[in-house]
Amino acid sequence: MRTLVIIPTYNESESLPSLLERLRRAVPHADVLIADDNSPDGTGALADAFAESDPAIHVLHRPSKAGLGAAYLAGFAWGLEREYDVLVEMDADGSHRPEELPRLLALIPPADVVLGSRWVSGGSVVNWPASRRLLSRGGSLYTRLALGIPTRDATGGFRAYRASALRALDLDSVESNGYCFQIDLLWRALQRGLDVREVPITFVEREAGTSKMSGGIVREALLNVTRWGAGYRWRQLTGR
Ligand SMILES: Nc1nc2c(ncn2[C@@H]2O[C@H](COP(=O)(O)OP(=O)(O)OP(=O)(O)O)[C@@H](O)[C@H]2O)c(=O)[nH]1
Ligand SMILES: [Mg+2]
Repeated sequence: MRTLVIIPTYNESESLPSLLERLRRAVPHADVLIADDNSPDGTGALADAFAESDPAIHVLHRPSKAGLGAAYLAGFAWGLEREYDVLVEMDADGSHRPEELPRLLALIPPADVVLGSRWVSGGSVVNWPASRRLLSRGGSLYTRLALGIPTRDATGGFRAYRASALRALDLDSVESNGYCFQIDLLWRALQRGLDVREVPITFVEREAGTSKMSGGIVREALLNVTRWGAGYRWRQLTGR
């Protein structure tokens, strides 16, 4: 299976070197694509230096900060064009441990989508304040109830997709950007009857750099999930 790990970056120069080193060691057969939004801290140039010395590492330079979702969509298009079989989403900040990636990849096939999950048995979060735990658990619980889906961790960003699954998701119509992007893709996969599985992971809060999490990102997710859930229930009721 030709595998591409896509890492979106915005000001991650402190975290990226050790992540790349761990990733190349943990999954040597996988290629890497860094999707950088012209980070002011020089993450793009740093990524270029890695790419120059390692042919498995590639860099996609984007003109300006346009959100996580847009960076992933560009990365998916890049990987699908080049006929990768499996495309992986992973944060640059070390929260997603490269050493756990083989456990996700081992399930494809038969799975179409594998979610690294903090909120299934065996999963955990290290160094998160209670407020952040509550937000993540609450967000996933609300998503489960609103959409009527079984997934425990709907917002996580450590995932592996089979290329055929991504091609089935109608990515051209995806507009959501923050965490909501993750829920959006999951919801599309479940509605299309794809084989979606959760694997426990240990999520480690970033040690360097700053979070891009914001109130706007939470509001976008809350609004969209409510809209999608209501639309779905309405179609159930009316048969349309
Ligand atoms: N290219 C690009 N990457 C982004 C953007 N926003 C966030 N990222 C990256 O997406 C990943 C997740 O972002 P984080 O800031 O870690 O967000 P988070 O994980 O919700 O928050 P913390 O882990 O608490 O900091 C990181 O690798 C970021 O650099 C963006 O607008 N463009
Ligand atoms: Mg993070």
